[in-house]
Order: sequence, then C-alpha cells, then structure tokens
Amino acid sequence: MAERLSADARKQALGGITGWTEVQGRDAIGKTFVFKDFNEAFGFMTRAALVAEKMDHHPEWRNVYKTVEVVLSTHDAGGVTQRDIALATAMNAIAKLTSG
Ligand code: H2B
Repeated sequence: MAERLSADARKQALGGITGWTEVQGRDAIGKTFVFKDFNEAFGFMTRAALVAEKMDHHPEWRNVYKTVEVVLSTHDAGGVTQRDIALATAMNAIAKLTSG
C-alpha cells in the first residue's frame, strides 16, 4: 500500500503541480478547475475518469456547469500519497488538452 507523504514531502510535491493546494481540515489535496463551458468540463471529467480507473485511484469531485472541484486522498492510507500526486499531475495534463 502507498505510504502517506510527510508534511514536507507533500509541500514539495505540491510545488510541482500548478493549482493544487492542501485541503483544510483533512489530509487531502484539492483543485478547482474552471473550463469554458459544460462541454469542456465534462470532456475533462470523461478523460480523467478513464485515467483514474486505469490507475485504480479515484477522485472525489463535484461538477457545477463549467467548474469541477476535485479532492484527492488515498483512502486506504488515510491521507495524501504519491498516488494522489500522480493523479493530480495527470489531471493537469488532461485539463491542458481539454481546453486546447
Ligand atoms: N481511490 C482513492 N482515491 N483512494 C483509495 O484508497 C482507493 C481508490 N482505493 N480507488 C482503491 C480504489 C481500492 O478501493 C481498490 C480495491 O483498489
């Protein structure tokens, strides 16, 4: 099972993934993606869902029109692990593709 990152390791990892921050009140990271419209937001979610399933690592997320709020945490480990950093990195790359 993946190990929880230390506070320092988490901070350092967050420095390398644009827009992701620590979630207040729990051991998780989050980012709010804002797209041009619903079509782009849902396109992002569709692509991200396929990648998440392949990674067997799944986001907590909420979509309202063109906004997608994502929270990542490794439930098995009770906190943020390298698997969350990997999915966050993949989501940033997908968002770049989605919005052209
Ligand atoms: N996703 C996330 N975010 N955290 C987990 O601990 C997790 C998961 N565990 N997806 C996986 C699936 C686990 O339940 C399966 C059995 O591998």
